[in-house]
Amino acid sequence: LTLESELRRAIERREITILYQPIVRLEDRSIAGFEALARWDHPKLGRMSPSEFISIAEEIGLIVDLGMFVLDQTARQLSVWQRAMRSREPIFASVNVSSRQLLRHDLIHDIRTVLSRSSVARGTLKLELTESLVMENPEHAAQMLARIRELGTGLSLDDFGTGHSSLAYLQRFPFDTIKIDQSFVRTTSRGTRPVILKSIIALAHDLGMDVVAEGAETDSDAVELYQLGCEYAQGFAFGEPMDADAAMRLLTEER
Ligand code: G
Ligand code: G
Ligand code: MN
Ligand code: NA
Repeated sequence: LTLESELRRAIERREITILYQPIVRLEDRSIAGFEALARWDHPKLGRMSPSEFISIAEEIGLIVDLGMFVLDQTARQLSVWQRAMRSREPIFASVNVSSRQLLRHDLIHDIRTVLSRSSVARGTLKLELTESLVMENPEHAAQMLARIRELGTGLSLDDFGTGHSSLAYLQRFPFDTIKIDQSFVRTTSRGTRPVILKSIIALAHDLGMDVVAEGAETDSDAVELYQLGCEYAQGFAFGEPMDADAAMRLLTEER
C-alpha cells in the first residue's frame, strides 16, 4: 500500500486522532479554550503530524473530508465540555483550516451543518487561518470570512508575523483574534522579543482584536507576556496537546 492509499483509508475509517491543547487567560491561568490538532497513527511509521500528512490529503483530494471530520468532531467535543461546565463562561475550540478548504469548497455549508448538529454556545467554535492562506486570494478570503463571521464563528489569524501580508490588509479581514507565532514568543528567541511582541500586541488591540501568544514554554514567558498586555497564551507551560478525556479532567479539576 502507498502512503496515499493508507491515508485515504484512515480518513474513510475515521482513524485520525484529534488532540486538544489548552489556551489560557494569562490573568488567572484559567482555561479559555482549546486548539484542535490532528494526528495520524500510522501502523508502521508511528504518530504523524499534520505537517507530514495535510499536504498528502490535499494531493489526493481528501482535505475537505478530513477538514470536515476535524470540525465536526471538535464541535461535538466542545458541546460535551460546555455541558459539563454549566455555570462558567463557555470555553471555545479552534480548528485549523487549510487553503483548499477556504478557497475551493463550500466551507460555509459545512460550518452550518456542524453548528446545527451540535449545541455549542454562539461564537465559541473558531477557525484558525494563516496569513499566507488569506493572502493567496485576499478578495475572495475577505468575502468568505465575512460570511463565516455571520454564522457566529470566531476567526483567529494563526502564525502571525511569519507571513508577508501588508498590515493594511489586517483591517479588511474580520479576525477577532491574532495568534502570535511561536518564533516571537519562545525563550530561545529572546533579544528582539519584547519590542516586537509589544508592537504586535498594541496593533492587535488598536484593531479591536484579542491576542494569543503561542509557544509559551516557561512560567517566566507567561509572566512577561502578561506584563506586555497579552491576554491569552498557549504552550507547554500550560499543557501539551492532549486527548479529549484529559482535557475534560483538566476542566473539571479547575473548578
Ligand atoms: O501539532 P503540530 O505542531 O504537529 O501541527 C503542525 C501544523 O499542522 C500546524 O501548523 C497546525 O496548524 C496544522 N494542523 C493541525 N491540525 C490540523 C488540521 O486539522 N487541519 C489543518 N489544515 N491543519 C492542521
Ligand atoms: O501552526 P500552529 O500554530 O497551528 O501549530 C501549533 C503547534 O505548535 C502544535 O501542534 C504544538 O505541537 C506546537 N506547540 C504548542 N505549544 C508549543 C510550545 O510551547 N513549544 C513548542 N516548541 N511547540 C509548541
Ligand atoms: Mn493553529
Ligand atoms: Na501558529
